Amino acid sequence: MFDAFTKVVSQADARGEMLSTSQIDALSQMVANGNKRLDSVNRITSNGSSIVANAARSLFAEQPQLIQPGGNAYTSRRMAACLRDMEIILRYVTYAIFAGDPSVLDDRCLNGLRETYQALGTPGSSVAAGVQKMKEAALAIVMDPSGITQGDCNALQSEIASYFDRAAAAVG
Ligand code: PEB
Repeated sequence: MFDAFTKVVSQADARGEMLSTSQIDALSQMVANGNKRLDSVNRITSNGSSIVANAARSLFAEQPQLIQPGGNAYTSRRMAACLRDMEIILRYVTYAIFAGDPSVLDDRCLNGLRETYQALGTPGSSVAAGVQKMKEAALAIVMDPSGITQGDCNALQSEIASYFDRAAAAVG
């Protein structure tokens, strides 16, 4: 598990090189914008349960077969497993945003997840659709300009989107 700093250190060490100026500049930029990152994580984290619940509701509205008899989220046990899975994925996405690196998401959540869903008979493409809905909700909350100092959050927005996209691509 890496963060943006240990990732760069590990890459430089693998080559036996000093840190490059561009690596230092990129990390220095990350530190300078650190409050935006922490605010984003804070906003997503504190709205986590509504992000999950709304994404699931919208997924089941679009794919009602999931909650009909025989569907993959039919019975409260499967519904609970589904909501839990979405919450787990959102949690690891927030860790990746916090760390500025996707390795924690890859190593502890996404690695082998496609195969797990295949073995369970759970449709990965539906999970991916749910993840995309969580992405939209999370970004709307992160980019909400109210109650916060205004600034340029475009780079952070695309970075956050990339972690959700990575999760969706891993199972979809
Ligand atoms: C992954 N999900 C399920 C299981 C596992 C995971 C390992 C099997 C064991 C169990 O039921 O608890 N666990 C989960 C995860 C990590 C982990 C992400 C990462 C660290 O440890 N059903 C749907 C939707 C989708 C869904 C499309 C969006 O119709 C999910 C939610 N996951 C779902 C369901 C089950 C499941 C299990 C329904 C139960 C499947 C079953 O038992 O039939």
